[in-house]
Amino acid sequence: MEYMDSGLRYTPKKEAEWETTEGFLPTYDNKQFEKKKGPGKAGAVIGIVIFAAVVALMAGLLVWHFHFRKDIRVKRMYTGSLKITNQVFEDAYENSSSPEFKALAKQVTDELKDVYSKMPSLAKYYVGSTVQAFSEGSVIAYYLSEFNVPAGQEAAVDSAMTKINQQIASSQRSSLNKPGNSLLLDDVVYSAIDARMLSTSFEQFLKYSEHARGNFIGTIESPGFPNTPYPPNTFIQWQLRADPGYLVKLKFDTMNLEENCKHDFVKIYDSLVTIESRVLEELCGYYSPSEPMTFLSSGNVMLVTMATNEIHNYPGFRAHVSQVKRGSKETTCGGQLSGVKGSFTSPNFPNYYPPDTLCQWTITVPEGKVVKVTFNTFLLGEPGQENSKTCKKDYVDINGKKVCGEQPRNTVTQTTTNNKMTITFYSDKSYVDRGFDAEYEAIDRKDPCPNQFHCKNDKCIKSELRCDGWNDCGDYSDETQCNCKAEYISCKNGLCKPPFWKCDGIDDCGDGTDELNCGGCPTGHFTCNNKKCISAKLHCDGRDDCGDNTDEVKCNRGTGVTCTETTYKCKNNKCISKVNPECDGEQDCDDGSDEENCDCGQSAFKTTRIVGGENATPGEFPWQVSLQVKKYGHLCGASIISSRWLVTAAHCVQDNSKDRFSKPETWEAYLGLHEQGKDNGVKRNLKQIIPHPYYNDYTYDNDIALMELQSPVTFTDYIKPICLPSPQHVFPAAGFVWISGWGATREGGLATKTLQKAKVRLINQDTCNTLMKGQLTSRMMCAGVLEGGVDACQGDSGGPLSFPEGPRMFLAGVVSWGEGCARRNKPGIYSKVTQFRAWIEEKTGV
Ligand code: 4AZ
Repeated sequence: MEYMDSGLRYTPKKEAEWETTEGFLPTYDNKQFEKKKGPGKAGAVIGIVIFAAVVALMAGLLVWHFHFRKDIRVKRMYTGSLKITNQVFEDAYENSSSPEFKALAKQVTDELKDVYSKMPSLAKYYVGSTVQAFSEGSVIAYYLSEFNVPAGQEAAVDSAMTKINQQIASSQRSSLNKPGNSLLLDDVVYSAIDARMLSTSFEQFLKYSEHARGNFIGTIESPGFPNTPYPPNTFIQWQLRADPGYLVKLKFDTMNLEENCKHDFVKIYDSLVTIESRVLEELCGYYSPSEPMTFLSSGNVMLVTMATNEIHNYPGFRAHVSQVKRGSKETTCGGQLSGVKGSFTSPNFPNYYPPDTLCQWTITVPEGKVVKVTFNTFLLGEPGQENSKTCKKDYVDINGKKVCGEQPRNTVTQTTTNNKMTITFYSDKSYVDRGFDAEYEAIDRKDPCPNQFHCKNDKCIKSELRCDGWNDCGDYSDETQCNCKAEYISCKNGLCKPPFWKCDGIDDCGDGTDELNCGGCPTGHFTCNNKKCISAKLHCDGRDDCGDNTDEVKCNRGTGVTCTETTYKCKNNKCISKVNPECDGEQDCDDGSDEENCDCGQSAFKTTRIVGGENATPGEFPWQVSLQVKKYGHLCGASIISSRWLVTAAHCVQDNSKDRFSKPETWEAYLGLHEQGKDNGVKRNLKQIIPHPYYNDYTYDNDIALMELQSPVTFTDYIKPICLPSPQHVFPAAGFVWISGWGATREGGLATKTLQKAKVRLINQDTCNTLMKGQLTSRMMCAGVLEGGVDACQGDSGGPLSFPEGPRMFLAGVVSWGEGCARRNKPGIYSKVTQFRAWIEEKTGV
């Protein structure tokens, strides 16, 4: 790697100086001039003197404001690139000290001066420009232009800069007539610099360059990586180049920065300077090394910048730089597709597609059939475009219908009326994403869903699912225009809902119809004076959730309230009334015990979006354990609660005629495991197993057990404990929870190799008891997706039901039983951990 000591040498104004541009006149107190009784003549004289002084001061300030303030100037930096169409790139242009570089740079700065001089709103403030680099195509020049702008005029200068391209276009016409070797300029882009890059606290500016040639793979990394944290208050740039005709490929194998992007960040540009309209991605936080991120440029250059401040410095990043030929498979897309089915993806999928890409697929299926396309993954996100309906940035056009942003799996689907379909993929010049993978099939035009219901979004569902109260299509088209069955709830908005959802405290209709006229609210809920039911969690949370404020009266917020079943007991035995105070980042107990032992329930990595399947990412559930028996392999799950103790299900450790599952020597616990059969976990034998003394193997009541490891485990990014909830912890019905495990992916199916995860909802206890025909005890809780299709299954038993709360997860339940797996109206049943909290502490000390 080549080190260049130049760096960005601009010295931005100190923040304090910028702020002076926003000066305001001081306010004064009118009461000072109110007439008061008593002080007499002397008082009057003093009053007049003070009055005169105040008037003089104000006059002075006004003069300063209108006269001198105008002279406060602000340094304004623009970064830009332009294309020189009448020059050919030479290798010497890569070296900023070569005479060729200097000569061309002089021509560019002269040309820029000329352009700015023709715009009066710019000319008077222009200070100068410096060329930072050149790249191929014909020749692209990257530069910084500096202006000294009167305070308050910044916006006017910004707007004049945006007109520069037209100005250059017109000056081209005149330069045609100019003698000598004038440059022909084209494709001019400008932007003000990201304000964070102008921080005055940078103490160090570093600049590196890397040229990937042939098959050589270079490496760039943050200073000190991996042995020491990156340096504070540093701004670093890596200018990356590939040979002409090649693109730059940048592959991060580690990205471990502070979570807060305001403090430390890495920004990648499809340029050699920091032009905001050429940003490919901004990164901060810790990404799982098992999901590498690869970026491609549109030309043969790329820029990586890194900015750090003095707070929290982390190991940093490492990335590999190589080149790929323009037009090679990973950089291109589109073409002719035919046959009865097939698939296609965005370029570089499942990695980031390149910017500035346009490609088209034409799908032709046999005559007489029509084409149906379904996108499995659809990730075309851009900051600020989350809810864009117009799709002005990156998009996929399916037979004339544009789709953009981030869409849930398998929800983008379309069917043609003939045997041809055209799909266009477009990525603009800024921000890239992981893209899409899609499948197409030939289907019968007259009967696109044989013996099934055809949803509006082209999904096919079983006919009996129509008007049954569940959104099976995903777009509610199977639940509209329904005549509800007699026993069903007829929601005002036209939907039908099953009767057991009436008055369960959850707005299932979406318009509240099913929660009207309910009288008292179910357990876990607070009844407002206006009859509304709200989650008990919202009671006394400082917000008016009822709408009539009744949930915020009679709230004893202090410590030392009378201890009851619903109060939280601090270590010093004092009680507090706050709901779920443990590990919420606020000290609520006088002794701080509610914030003790809170290093739990957090994945080390930034949650990245899963591409494909419902595989968990390695390290996403670091408390997940695989319990194995040598002759069978994986049998049950468990959760780490400390370096020595695991929680599992009692039914996993019951002896039968063949196996002594209650004996510690029968088991091996694998911690930090992701894929079964791979050498990626830490193995521990067991010292003891403590099943719950009241476990009932007929009803599955008290289905919980503890396991002590023979030797403690060291926590890593992949091995961490989950937080245990206090006995009073409230897990509100309808809240989202994660289930995870290597269990069967369908009833009667086989265990999986890779750890799976699924998002389900907690289900109201009374509703669940109705569904489970009264088999529930107060030591059980339910979670699932009542439409069916998502559930824990055989082999998941003993594993965690992880409830996310703020940045961490709490162990809400232990996978216990269910009627089959993923059946409609048959949720999974879990042991309720809050009920066993005291027992866990008694046995383990945790
Ligand atoms: C089991 O056999 C099992 N659907 C676990 C969970 C569920 C069913 C069976 C819940 O381990």
